[in-house]
Amino acid sequence: MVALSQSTIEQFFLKTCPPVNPLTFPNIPLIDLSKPDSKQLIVKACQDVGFFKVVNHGISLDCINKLESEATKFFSSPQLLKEKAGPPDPFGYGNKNIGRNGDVGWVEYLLLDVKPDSNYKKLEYPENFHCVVDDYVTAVKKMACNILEMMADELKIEQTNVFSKLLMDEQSDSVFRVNYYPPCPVVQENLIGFGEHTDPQIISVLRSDNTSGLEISLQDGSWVSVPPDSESFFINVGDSLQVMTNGRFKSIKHRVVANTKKSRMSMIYFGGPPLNEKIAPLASLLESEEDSLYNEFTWSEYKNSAFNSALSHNRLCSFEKF
Ligand code: GA4
Repeated sequence: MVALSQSTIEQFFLKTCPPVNPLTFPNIPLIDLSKPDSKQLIVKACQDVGFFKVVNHGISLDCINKLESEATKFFSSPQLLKEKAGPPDPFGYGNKNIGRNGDVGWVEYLLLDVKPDSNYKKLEYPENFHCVVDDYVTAVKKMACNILEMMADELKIEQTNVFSKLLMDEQSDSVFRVNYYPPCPVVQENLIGFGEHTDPQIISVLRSDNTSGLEISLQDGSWVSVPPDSESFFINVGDSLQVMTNGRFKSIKHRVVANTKKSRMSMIYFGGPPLNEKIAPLASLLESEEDSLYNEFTWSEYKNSAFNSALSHNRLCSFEKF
Protein backbone atom coordinates (compact mmCIF):
# COMPACT_ATOMS: atom_id res chain seq x y z
CA MET A 1 0.00 0.00 0.00
CA VAL A 2 1.32 3.48 -0.83
CA ALA A 3 2.38 5.81 2.00
CA LEU A 4 -0.20 8.40 2.99
CA SER A 5 0.26 12.00 4.02
CA GLN A 6 -1.03 13.21 7.39
CA SER A 7 -3.90 15.07 5.73
CA THR A 8 -5.01 11.96 3.86
CA ILE A 9 -4.88 9.95 7.05
CA GLU A 10 -7.06 12.55 8.76
CA GLN A 11 -9.70 11.93 6.10
CA PHE A 12 -10.13 8.38 7.41
CA PHE A 13 -10.69 9.67 10.92
CA LEU A 14 -13.34 12.10 9.84
CA LYS A 15 -15.24 9.21 8.36
CA THR A 16 -15.09 7.14 11.53
CA CYS A 17 -17.58 7.37 14.33
CA PRO A 18 -15.53 6.95 17.49
CA PRO A 19 -15.30 5.70 20.11
CA VAL A 20 -14.23 2.55 18.37
CA ASN A 21 -13.55 0.17 21.17
CA PRO A 22 -16.56 -2.02 21.28
CA LEU A 23 -17.25 -5.04 23.31
CA THR A 24 -16.75 -8.42 21.78
CA PHE A 25 -20.07 -10.02 20.93
CA PRO A 26 -20.00 -13.38 22.68
CA ASN A 27 -23.50 -14.41 21.67
CA ILE A 28 -23.36 -14.46 17.91
CA PRO A 29 -26.03 -16.91 16.87
CA LEU A 30 -24.24 -20.12 15.96
CA ILE A 31 -25.81 -22.41 13.39
CA ASP A 32 -24.58 -25.96 13.03
CA LEU A 33 -25.85 -26.93 9.61
CA SER A 34 -25.61 -30.62 10.48
CA LYS A 35 -28.21 -30.27 13.27
CA PRO A 36 -31.95 -30.72 12.74
CA ASP A 37 -32.85 -27.50 14.60
CA SER A 38 -30.80 -25.26 12.29
CA LYS A 39 -33.86 -23.96 10.37
CA GLN A 40 -35.51 -22.53 13.47
CA LEU A 41 -32.25 -21.05 14.71
CA ILE A 42 -31.54 -19.42 11.33
CA VAL A 43 -34.92 -17.69 11.27
CA LYS A 44 -34.54 -16.58 14.88
CA ALA A 45 -31.08 -15.15 14.13
CA CYS A 46 -32.37 -13.29 11.06
CA GLN A 47 -35.18 -11.77 13.11
CA ASP A 48 -33.16 -10.92 16.21
CA VAL A 49 -29.85 -9.83 14.73
CA GLY A 50 -29.71 -10.30 10.95
CA PHE A 51 -26.38 -12.03 11.36
CA PHE A 52 -25.13 -15.49 12.28
CA LYS A 53 -22.15 -17.81 12.14
CA VAL A 54 -22.27 -21.14 10.33
CA VAL A 55 -20.28 -24.28 11.17
CA ASN A 56 -20.36 -27.74 9.60
CA HIS A 57 -20.96 -26.00 6.30
CA GLY A 58 -19.41 -28.70 4.15
CA ILE A 59 -17.15 -26.33 2.19
CA SER A 60 -13.72 -27.84 1.82
CA LEU A 61 -10.80 -26.13 3.51
CA ASP A 62 -8.80 -26.79 0.40
CA CYS A 63 -11.12 -24.64 -1.72
CA ILE A 64 -10.92 -21.81 0.84
CA ASN A 65 -7.15 -22.04 1.25
CA LYS A 66 -6.51 -22.03 -2.49
CA LEU A 67 -8.46 -18.81 -2.90
CA GLU A 68 -6.79 -17.24 0.11
CA SER A 69 -3.34 -18.08 -1.15
CA GLU A 70 -4.03 -16.73 -4.68
CA ALA A 71 -5.48 -13.55 -3.17
CA THR A 72 -2.46 -13.14 -0.87
CA LYS A 73 -0.22 -13.47 -3.93
CA PHE A 74 -2.23 -10.80 -5.70
CA PHE A 75 -2.26 -8.27 -2.86
CA SER A 76 1.45 -8.72 -2.18
CA SER A 77 2.38 -8.13 -5.81
CA PRO A 78 3.83 -4.79 -6.97
CA GLN A 79 1.41 -1.87 -6.92
CA LEU A 80 1.75 -1.29 -10.67
CA LEU A 81 0.77 -4.85 -11.41
CA LYS A 82 -2.27 -4.68 -9.12
CA GLU A 83 -3.35 -1.46 -10.77
CA LYS A 84 -3.54 -3.27 -14.10
CA ALA A 85 -6.68 -4.85 -12.65
CA GLY A 86 -8.14 -1.42 -11.75
CA PRO A 87 -9.70 1.01 -11.37
CA PRO A 88 -12.93 -0.55 -10.11
CA ASP A 89 -15.59 0.69 -12.53
CA PRO A 90 -17.26 -0.86 -10.58
CA PHE A 91 -15.35 -4.16 -11.05
CA GLY A 92 -11.63 -4.59 -10.64
CA TYR A 93 -8.91 -3.63 -8.18
CA GLY A 94 -9.54 -0.74 -5.80
CA ASN A 95 -7.31 0.96 -3.25
CA LYS A 96 -8.79 3.15 -0.48
CA ASN A 97 -11.63 4.56 -2.61
CA ILE A 98 -14.93 2.75 -2.08
CA GLY A 99 -17.81 3.32 -4.50
CA ARG A 100 -18.05 6.56 -6.40
CA ASN A 101 -19.28 8.95 -3.75
CA GLY A 102 -16.12 9.88 -1.90
CA ASP A 103 -15.97 7.06 0.65
CA VAL A 104 -12.50 5.97 1.68
CA GLY A 105 -11.21 3.12 3.80
CA TRP A 106 -7.94 1.57 4.84
CA VAL A 107 -8.46 -1.25 2.38
CA GLU A 108 -7.46 -2.69 -0.95
CA TYR A 109 -9.91 -4.92 -2.75
CA LEU A 110 -10.92 -6.88 -5.79
CA LEU A 111 -14.54 -6.60 -6.79
CA LEU A 112 -15.70 -9.20 -9.29
CA ASP A 113 -18.87 -9.77 -11.23
CA VAL A 114 -19.74 -13.44 -10.84
CA LYS A 115 -22.65 -13.67 -13.26
CA PRO A 116 -22.09 -16.83 -15.34
CA ASP A 117 -21.54 -14.75 -18.50
CA SER A 118 -19.44 -12.01 -16.88
CA ASN A 119 -16.14 -11.00 -18.37
CA TYR A 120 -14.00 -10.66 -15.26
CA LYS A 121 -11.79 -13.44 -16.53
CA LYS A 122 -10.49 -11.11 -19.20
CA LEU A 123 -8.81 -8.90 -16.58
CA GLU A 124 -5.20 -9.49 -15.69
CA TYR A 125 -5.04 -11.50 -12.50
CA PRO A 126 -2.54 -13.91 -11.06
CA GLU A 127 -2.61 -17.22 -12.88
CA ASN A 128 -5.30 -19.58 -11.50
CA PHE A 129 -7.30 -16.81 -9.89
CA HIS A 130 -10.44 -17.25 -11.98
CA CYS A 131 -10.47 -21.02 -11.43
CA VAL A 132 -10.21 -20.73 -7.67
CA VAL A 133 -12.84 -17.97 -7.59
CA ASP A 134 -15.20 -20.13 -9.69
CA ASP A 135 -14.80 -23.13 -7.38
CA TYR A 136 -15.20 -21.03 -4.26
CA VAL A 137 -18.22 -19.07 -5.51
CA THR A 138 -19.94 -22.26 -6.69
CA ALA A 139 -19.53 -23.75 -3.22
CA VAL A 140 -20.66 -20.70 -1.20
CA LYS A 141 -23.57 -20.03 -3.54
CA LYS A 142 -24.78 -23.61 -2.96
CA MET A 143 -24.54 -23.11 0.79
CA ALA A 144 -26.31 -19.73 0.56
CA CYS A 145 -29.15 -21.31 -1.45
CA ASN A 146 -29.45 -24.12 1.05
CA ILE A 147 -29.72 -21.58 3.89
CA LEU A 148 -32.27 -19.50 1.94
CA GLU A 149 -34.39 -22.62 1.40
CA MET A 150 -34.28 -23.44 5.10
CA MET A 151 -35.46 -19.88 5.83
CA ALA A 152 -38.38 -20.17 3.41
CA ASP A 153 -39.34 -23.55 4.78
CA GLU A 154 -39.30 -22.33 8.37
CA LEU A 155 -41.31 -19.25 7.37
CA LYS A 156 -43.91 -21.72 5.99
CA ILE A 157 -43.60 -20.35 2.47
CA GLU A 158 -44.92 -22.99 0.11
CA GLN A 159 -42.41 -22.27 -2.61
CA THR A 160 -39.22 -23.00 -0.69
CA ASN A 161 -37.01 -21.75 -3.52
CA VAL A 162 -38.61 -18.30 -3.47
CA PHE A 163 -35.33 -16.70 -2.34
CA SER A 164 -32.77 -19.19 -3.64
CA LYS A 165 -34.11 -19.12 -7.21
CA LEU A 166 -33.00 -15.48 -7.42
CA LEU A 167 -29.39 -16.54 -6.85
CA MET A 168 -29.71 -19.59 -9.09
CA ASP A 169 -31.03 -17.53 -11.99
CA GLU A 170 -28.59 -17.24 -14.93
CA GLN A 171 -28.99 -13.47 -14.66
CA SER A 172 -28.47 -13.32 -10.90
CA ASP A 173 -26.63 -10.05 -10.24
CA SER A 174 -24.24 -11.46 -7.66
CA VAL A 175 -20.83 -10.03 -6.87
CA PHE A 176 -17.75 -11.28 -5.13
CA ARG A 177 -15.27 -9.20 -3.22
CA VAL A 178 -11.90 -9.90 -1.63
CA ASN A 179 -10.86 -7.23 0.86
CA TYR A 180 -7.30 -6.86 2.05
CA TYR A 181 -6.78 -4.59 5.06
CA PRO A 182 -3.08 -3.80 5.50
CA PRO A 183 -1.95 -3.15 9.08
CA CYS A 184 -2.47 0.54 9.77
CA PRO A 185 0.25 2.78 11.28
CA VAL A 186 0.56 2.18 15.04
CA VAL A 187 0.04 5.85 15.84
CA GLN A 188 -3.25 5.76 13.99
CA GLU A 189 -5.39 3.33 15.91
CA ASN A 190 -9.07 3.08 15.07
CA LEU A 191 -8.74 3.88 11.39
CA ILE A 192 -11.78 2.76 9.54
CA GLY A 193 -11.11 -0.11 7.13
CA PHE A 194 -14.57 -0.21 5.58
CA GLY A 195 -17.18 2.26 6.83
CA GLU A 196 -20.57 1.36 8.25
CA HIS A 197 -23.17 0.18 5.76
CA THR A 198 -25.80 -2.44 5.07
CA ASP A 199 -25.52 -4.78 2.09
CA PRO A 200 -28.10 -4.05 -0.61
CA GLN A 201 -28.44 -7.64 -1.91
CA ILE A 202 -30.36 -10.63 -0.51
CA ILE A 203 -27.68 -12.44 1.43
CA SER A 204 -23.96 -12.04 2.06
CA VAL A 205 -21.58 -14.87 2.93
CA LEU A 206 -18.34 -13.74 4.55
CA ARG A 207 -15.23 -15.67 5.39
CA SER A 208 -12.16 -14.02 6.89
CA ASP A 209 -8.80 -15.02 8.24
CA ASN A 210 -8.24 -14.98 11.99
CA THR A 211 -7.66 -11.21 12.31
CA SER A 212 -10.35 -9.24 14.12
CA GLY A 213 -11.88 -6.06 12.71
CA LEU A 214 -15.47 -6.85 11.73
CA GLU A 215 -18.05 -5.06 13.88
CA ILE A 216 -21.82 -5.22 13.79
CA SER A 217 -24.33 -2.73 15.06
CA LEU A 218 -26.97 -4.15 17.39
CA GLN A 219 -30.54 -2.91 17.43
CA ASP A 220 -29.81 -0.58 20.37
CA GLY A 221 -27.20 1.15 18.18
CA SER A 222 -24.15 -0.22 20.01
CA TRP A 223 -21.23 -1.64 18.03
CA VAL A 224 -19.79 -5.04 18.92
CA SER A 225 -16.73 -6.76 17.60
CA VAL A 226 -17.18 -10.16 15.95
CA PRO A 227 -14.49 -12.66 17.05
CA PRO A 228 -12.93 -13.93 13.82
CA ASP A 229 -13.04 -17.61 12.93
CA SER A 230 -11.34 -18.64 9.71
CA GLU A 231 -13.07 -22.04 9.65
CA SER A 232 -16.60 -20.68 9.78
CA PHE A 233 -18.75 -18.49 7.59
CA PHE A 234 -20.70 -15.43 8.67
CA ILE A 235 -24.02 -14.73 7.02
CA ASN A 236 -25.83 -11.46 6.93
CA VAL A 237 -29.27 -10.49 5.77
CA GLY A 238 -29.23 -7.90 2.97
CA ASP A 239 -31.68 -5.04 2.39
CA SER A 240 -33.59 -6.97 -0.30
CA LEU A 241 -34.31 -9.87 2.05
CA GLN A 242 -35.45 -7.42 4.72
CA VAL A 243 -37.95 -6.05 2.19
CA MET A 244 -39.12 -9.48 0.97
CA THR A 245 -39.82 -10.50 4.57
CA ASN A 246 -41.57 -7.16 5.22
CA GLY A 247 -39.04 -6.22 7.87
CA ARG A 248 -39.12 -9.51 9.81
CA PHE A 249 -35.49 -10.15 8.92
CA LYS A 250 -33.05 -7.36 9.71
CA SER A 251 -30.41 -6.10 7.31
CA ILE A 252 -27.59 -5.44 9.69
CA LYS A 253 -25.25 -2.46 9.74
CA HIS A 254 -21.61 -3.50 9.86
CA ARG A 255 -18.12 -2.03 9.40
CA VAL A 256 -14.46 -3.01 9.61
CA VAL A 257 -11.87 -1.34 11.81
CA ALA A 258 -8.25 -1.55 10.72
CA ASN A 259 -5.77 -3.42 12.87
CA THR A 260 -2.40 -1.94 13.85
CA LYS A 261 -0.64 -5.28 14.15
CA LYS A 262 -1.91 -7.63 11.52
CA SER A 263 -3.35 -7.48 8.05
CA ARG A 264 -6.82 -8.89 7.52
CA MET A 265 -8.27 -10.63 4.49
CA SER A 266 -11.94 -11.31 3.93
CA MET A 267 -13.88 -12.72 1.00
CA ILE A 268 -17.55 -12.04 0.59
CA TYR A 269 -20.15 -13.40 -1.80
CA PHE A 270 -23.12 -11.04 -2.23
CA GLY A 271 -26.08 -13.00 -3.58
CA GLY A 272 -28.27 -10.65 -5.62
CA PRO A 273 -31.36 -11.06 -7.82
CA PRO A 274 -31.55 -10.49 -11.60
CA LEU A 275 -31.66 -6.78 -12.50
CA ASN A 276 -35.29 -6.83 -13.64
CA GLU A 277 -36.55 -8.75 -10.58
CA LYS A 278 -39.32 -7.01 -8.64
CA ILE A 279 -38.56 -6.81 -4.94
CA ALA A 280 -41.51 -6.45 -2.57
CA PRO A 281 -42.81 -8.08 0.61
CA LEU A 282 -44.02 -11.62 -0.17
CA ALA A 283 -47.82 -11.74 -0.10
CA SER A 284 -47.73 -15.10 1.67
CA LEU A 285 -45.85 -13.53 4.58
CA LEU A 286 -48.33 -10.73 5.16
CA GLU A 287 -50.76 -11.54 7.94
CA SER A 288 -54.34 -10.37 7.42
CA GLU A 289 -54.48 -6.61 7.96
CA GLU A 290 -50.68 -6.40 7.85
CA ASP A 291 -49.49 -3.52 5.68
CA SER A 292 -46.64 -3.86 3.29
CA LEU A 293 -43.93 -1.60 4.68
CA TYR A 294 -42.18 -0.99 1.36
CA ASN A 295 -43.01 0.20 -2.13
CA GLU A 296 -42.11 -2.32 -4.80
CA PHE A 297 -38.90 -1.71 -6.74
CA THR A 298 -36.78 -3.61 -9.22
CA TRP A 299 -33.34 -4.71 -8.15
CA SER A 300 -31.95 -2.47 -10.88
CA GLU A 301 -33.68 0.58 -9.34
CA TYR A 302 -32.44 -0.27 -5.90
CA LYS A 303 -28.94 -1.02 -7.08
CA ASN A 304 -28.75 2.31 -8.91
CA SER A 305 -29.90 4.16 -5.85
CA ALA A 306 -27.34 2.25 -3.74
CA PHE A 307 -24.44 2.87 -6.07
CA ASN A 308 -25.30 6.57 -6.21
CA SER A 309 -25.34 6.94 -2.46
CA ALA A 310 -22.68 7.23 0.21
CA LEU A 311 -21.72 4.04 1.99
CA SER A 312 -23.39 4.89 5.30
CA HIS A 313 -26.63 6.17 3.74
CA ASN A 314 -29.85 4.47 4.82
CA ARG A 315 -30.93 3.43 1.34
CA LEU A 316 -34.12 1.62 2.27
CA CYS A 317 -35.79 4.68 3.77
CA SER A 318 -36.67 6.12 0.35
CA PHE A 319 -38.61 2.90 -0.42
CA GLU A 320 -40.47 2.80 2.91
CA LYS A 321 -44.20 3.49 2.79
CA PHE A 322 -44.61 5.02 6.21
C1 GA4 B 1 -21.73 -2.61 -0.03
C2 GA4 B 1 -21.78 -4.12 -0.27
C3 GA4 B 1 -20.82 -4.57 -1.39
O1 GA4 B 1 -19.47 -4.54 -0.93
C4 GA4 B 1 -20.94 -3.66 -2.64
C5 GA4 B 1 -20.54 -2.25 -2.20
C6 GA4 B 1 -20.50 -1.16 -3.26
C7 GA4 B 1 -19.07 -0.92 -3.82
O2 GA4 B 1 -18.10 -1.16 -3.12
O3 GA4 B 1 -18.99 -0.44 -4.96
C8 GA4 B 1 -21.06 0.12 -2.59
C9 GA4 B 1 -21.73 -0.37 -1.28
C10 GA4 B 1 -21.77 -1.87 -1.39
C11 GA4 B 1 -23.15 0.23 -1.09
C12 GA4 B 1 -23.22 1.74 -1.45
C13 GA4 B 1 -22.33 2.11 -2.64
C14 GA4 B 1 -22.06 0.86 -3.47
C15 GA4 B 1 -20.07 1.24 -2.28
C16 GA4 B 1 -20.96 2.43 -2.13
C17 GA4 B 1 -20.58 3.57 -1.59
C18 GA4 B 1 -20.15 -4.22 -3.81
C19 GA4 B 1 -22.39 -3.42 -2.94
O4 GA4 B 1 -23.09 -4.07 -3.69
O5 GA4 B 1 -22.85 -2.35 -2.23
